[in-house]
Amino acid sequence: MGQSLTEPVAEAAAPAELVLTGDLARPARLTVPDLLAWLQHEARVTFECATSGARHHRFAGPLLHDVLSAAGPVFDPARRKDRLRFLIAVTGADGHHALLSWAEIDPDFGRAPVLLAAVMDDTPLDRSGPQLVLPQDRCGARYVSGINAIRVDGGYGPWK
Ligand SMILES: Nc1nc2c(c(=O)[nH]1)N[C@H]1C(S)=C(S)[C@@H](COP(=O)(O)O)O[C@H]1N2
Ligand SMILES: [Mo]
Repeated sequence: MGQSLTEPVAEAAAPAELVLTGDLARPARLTVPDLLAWLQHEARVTFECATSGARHHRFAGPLLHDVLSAAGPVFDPARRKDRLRFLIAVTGADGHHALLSWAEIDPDFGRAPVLLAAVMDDTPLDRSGPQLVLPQDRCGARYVSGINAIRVDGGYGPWK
């Protein structure tokens, strides 16, 4: 017998969750709907993939810097030098992984307008999870999709 039309369809899959961990005063778990509540920035980007050539996408979401700053990285915000030893490790659910330095996205240093995108080409990324968007990258490899963890780590140096 076929499935009854009156039965509810399978429950919608839970939205993907992203954990913010590491040297943070306020570690957090965030979903794509959570990210949509932040001030949204839009980026139209072109990047090159080594295997599939030029790609074009339109992304929207908060600045990575805004989201991570709210999680309270344990540096002294008034001391610029204190931020220079922090790294940001971004991991996708498939294990794809990229490192950024804090200074790269810091408005006092590299000022890269990196997004934690919640929407790609008008489609919310609820199921797969957010995507890292680096409008200044020529290559697509750091556009980590399906992000499930971001670790902020201030343990880098000085080495003795
Ligand atoms: N999670 C995850 N994100 C990833 C990758 C991957 O293997 N896993 N590949 C990267 C590479 S090499 C490229 S070029 C872009 C491709 O993005 P697109 O196929 O959505 O245009 O995704 C990037 N993000
Ligand atoms: Mo790629």
